[in-house]
This record gives sequence, structure tokens and C-alpha cells, in this order.
Amino acid sequence: MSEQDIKVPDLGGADEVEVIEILVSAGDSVAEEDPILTVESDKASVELPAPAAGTIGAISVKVGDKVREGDVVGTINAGGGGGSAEAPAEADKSEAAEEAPATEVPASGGSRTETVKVPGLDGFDNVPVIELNVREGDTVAADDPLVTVESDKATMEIPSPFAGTIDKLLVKEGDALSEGDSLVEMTVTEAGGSAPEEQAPASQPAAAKADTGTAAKPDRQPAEAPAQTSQEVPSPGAKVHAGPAVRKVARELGADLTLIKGSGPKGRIVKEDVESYIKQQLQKVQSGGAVSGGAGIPSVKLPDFSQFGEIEREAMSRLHLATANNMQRNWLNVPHVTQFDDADITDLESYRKGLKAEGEKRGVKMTPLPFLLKACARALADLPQFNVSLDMERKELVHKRYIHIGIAVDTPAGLMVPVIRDVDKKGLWELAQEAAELAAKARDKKLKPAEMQGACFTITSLGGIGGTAFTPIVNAPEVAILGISKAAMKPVWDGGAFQPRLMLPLSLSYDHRAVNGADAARFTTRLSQLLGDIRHLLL
Ligand code: CAO
Repeated sequence: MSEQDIKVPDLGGADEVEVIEILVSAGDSVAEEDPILTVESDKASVELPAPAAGTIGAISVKVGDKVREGDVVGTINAGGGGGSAEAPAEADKSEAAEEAPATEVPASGGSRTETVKVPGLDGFDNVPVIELNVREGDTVAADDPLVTVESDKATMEIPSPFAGTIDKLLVKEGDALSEGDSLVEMTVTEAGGSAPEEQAPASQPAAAKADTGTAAKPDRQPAEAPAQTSQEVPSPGAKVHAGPAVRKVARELGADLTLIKGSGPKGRIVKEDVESYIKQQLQKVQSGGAVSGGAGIPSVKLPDFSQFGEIEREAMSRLHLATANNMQRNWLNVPHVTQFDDADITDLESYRKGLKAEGEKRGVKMTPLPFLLKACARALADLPQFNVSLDMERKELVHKRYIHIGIAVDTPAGLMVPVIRDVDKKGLWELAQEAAELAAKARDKKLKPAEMQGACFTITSLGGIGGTAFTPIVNAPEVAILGISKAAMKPVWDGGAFQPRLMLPLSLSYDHRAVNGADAARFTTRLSQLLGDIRHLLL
């Protein structure tokens, strides 16, 4: 056993390359030539191989680091490790170890012997061992499963609290285990094995397959995975069990391994899983699948409704389908919060009513909507964090130096959202006229696509219909939408008495990735101020 550096080999002419994936961690057992990490130049991605079989001592680079030929990226304690070129990178060391010779304790700093005991099984006793995940002589990393036990409620893997070598298995399949029973004796490597207390979370069982909602939970932090049925997928960010070759395929196909359910032993992802995942995604796209369960969520299964009574089926219109897809896309992509407030529009309404005669002369009806447009334009100018879009791919905020506002229009054919451009530069009559024209065009299905594009913000007014509040869905990539409900007379305390005031309910939904709650409260407060005294619009 000797510790040796893992160096970046000849990069075939590339000068500096970026580390894009680390495939092993300290304590992992590898065979010679097993990939350690993947680097990428502007021409190709290359896996750096282990210079010898052994146990990884340390990895000294991280994803994103730039390395050159000869740079040291980690250390390996040569002499042990797996013998298979396909040895898994992170998970399922037991499989790799089946093919590996018994490994000595890495020489990076001594070793000690520990007896691993069964952790708390959430009150369960005498839980039978259904599978031994390791054999004597195997090298394991901390967290690798040692044995799998199954109660009548859940299947759990008991993970190793330490990295090291299994000296002696103290249980066999069929044995009934309870908390405190001795499980294995192992030689713990210092690199991966700290004091048992510090390792406690790793020694908790991981419920691999819960049969009911009352799956056994460990005493402290469980690493509990949901029941894996045919409809379910792992959650993003979950630990991925896949070998380097599979990771490579996934990378090449742009598949996120955390979203793929593994069909291999112990949920390990195999190449076929990646391929069938990609196939599924393509089918979804081709069938416009967002309505039927996009974003990796299971679709809603329909019963045969005719068993309950007479039914009739009708094809959804293209507008309905487009709206449904948009709503679902926005609902799933945008973390929504809705801020409620009431604006006192008593004075605004008396002013608006005073405009009736002039409106008749002009042939334009002055509804509350133009005031709302004007107030929103001012609030967007005052709080420009609302006049943005998020570009998550480029990790950028797009600030807009224009103020175009969409108005949701209810039409017999469905919902349409024409856009009024440069609202900040237009007067109330102009806005009243344009809103009426666009709403009429929407109802007559005469809107051009360009007239429905480019909005920074949307107003959806149900005030002419009724209701006290609602939670509108943000029209992404906009980051906020204002819902208006029906104004109503309410008693408002003026410090000395209750006064009857006409209060307009505001419901501002916003994308919490772009806007924080305090700014949302500032926005509705500013709107209330502007609508409460429209002279503020002149300032
Ligand atoms: N409170 C009380 N009364 C209100 C009001 C409010 N917040 N907003 C409008 N009204 C009144 C108007 O003053 C008008 O009354 P009068 O006829 O007595 O003057 C009446 O309600 C009807 O107004 P309107 O709806 O014709 O005009 P508008 O400018 O307020 O709205 C438009 C125009 C296009 C927004 C509206 O017609 C519309 O389609 N609203 C529905 C939008 C929608 O479906 N949103 C949901 C999207 S998500 O599913």
C-alpha cells in the first residue's frame, strides 16, 4: 500500500481544461483505469483514469476548477480496490467489491476496528435481514448499505457509518435484528471514519421502499426515499446510483440522472434507463404532453366517467389547449406568492363618474381599468425589480426599459391577453380607448400575435364580475400579475370614526425567485397610495 498522486495526464494538446464532474469520493475503491473525474475542453470531454487500483485518499479539485497536464487532482492509496473497469463511481460499492480483492486499510493515517451496531429502527424490533449488501473483505465507503432489512411496513438499508473494510459479518439472511444488535466488524480507515457520534446520521437506516405512509423512520435524520412505483421518479438532487459509462451517456444525451428511476440492482441506473427516459421525454414533447403530467410529475389518471352517468366528449380548442399548457407551465415553473391589499378608490370613483359626459362625447367609456394601468405603470417605474424577467439558463436578470402591460380579456373562445404598449407614456383616455379596442378585437378573434406579445406585467380584472380576492397565475416570463376584484363599500376607521369607503381588493401574485415579499408589500402599498389619491400619478 502506498499513497500516490493522481495527476492530469496528457490532454492531447488541450492546454487547460475544466473539471465538469467528480466521479469518486474519498474512501471509494477503484480499479486501475477507472474514471476519477471528467474534464472538458472546448473540443471534448475526457475521463481521467485512476493510475492504479486502490482506495481514493482525497480529491483535491472541485467541479469548475481548471486543470492542466501534470496537476495533482487527488491521491490514491494504491494496492487495494476494485478490479472491474466498470466499478461504480459513487454507489453500490458492494457490487464493485464483489469483483474486487479484499482491500487493506488505506495507509493515509492509521486504522481502528469497530463493531457496527444496528441503529434505531423507529420502534421496530426483530426485523428480518432480507439481503446482505457486503461480504467479508469488501471495502465500503461511509453510507454504503451493509444489509437490507424488511419490516411489514418498509424496506430499509442499514448504511455503514464508516469507510473501511468489512472484517466479519455478524448476521446472515433471515436473522431478525433489533436496535443495538451487532452487525459487522470492520477496520475503519481514518480518512472516512470519524468518531461514531459524528457519523451517527450515516448509521441510520435508509427506507428504500415504504409500503405505506407510515414507513419506519429512523430516530435521527433519515435518508428516506419514497415508495418507488411505476409512476414515480426520484426527486431532483437525490443521490444518483450510476456508473461512469452511464453518466457519460446521460451527459451526452443531456439527461438529468436525478430524474431517472434506476432499474438495476438496488435502484442503480443502467444505460437502458437513460435511453428509455429520453424516449419518454421525446414522446411527451411530440404529444404536447405538458397537459398530461409535465415536469416529471405523474399524470392524473382518468376513470371511466360513463360508469357514473351519461357523458359527452368535446375536443379542446387550440386556444383552450394553449391556455391550459401555459397555465400548467407557469404554475409548475414559478414559485408563486400572492400579496393582498385594499385600495381606497372612493375619490377615484367620484372623479371617474364625473368623466362620464366627456366619455360619451369621445365615444369611450372610462372604466377603472385605465386608472389601474396608469397606477401599475407608475409602480413598475418606482419598483423596477418588478419589471424584469429571469434568464435562469444564463443566470441573469433581464431589466426592461419599457412598460408594456397585458390585460386579461375573457372571451367566449377563452382567455386572451392583449398588450398595451408604453402605458407610462399614454393618457387615461388613450388607455381607455386602446383597452376597449383590444378587448373588442380579442372577443372578435381579431388580435394579431404581435398584439399579445411583449408584456412586462399583466392586469387581470374580475372587478366587473365579482369576488373579494383571488390568486392569479403569473404569466411567465413576467414576474408579477395584479388581480382586481370587485370594489365594495367598507367601514374604514379614520382614527375617530368608521367612514364608508369604496375599497378595491388587489391580489398581486409574484414570482418569489425574482421578487421578495417586502417589495411585493411595497408594490401594493404604492398602488393603494396612487389609486387612493390619483394626484400622485401626476408627481
Ligand atoms: N369593481 C367594481 N366594479 C368594476 C370593477 C371593479 N374592480 N371593474 C370594473 N367594474 C365595473 C365597470 O365600471 C363597469 O361598470 P359600469 O358599466 O356600471 O360602468 C362594469 O364593471 C364592467 O366593466 P368592464 O368589464 O366592461 O370593463 P373593464 O375595463 O373593467 O374590464 C376587461 C375590461 C377586458 C378587463 C374585462 O371586460 C374582462 O374581460 N375581464 C375579465 C378578465 C378575466 O377573465 N380575467 C381572468 C383571467 S384568469 O382566468
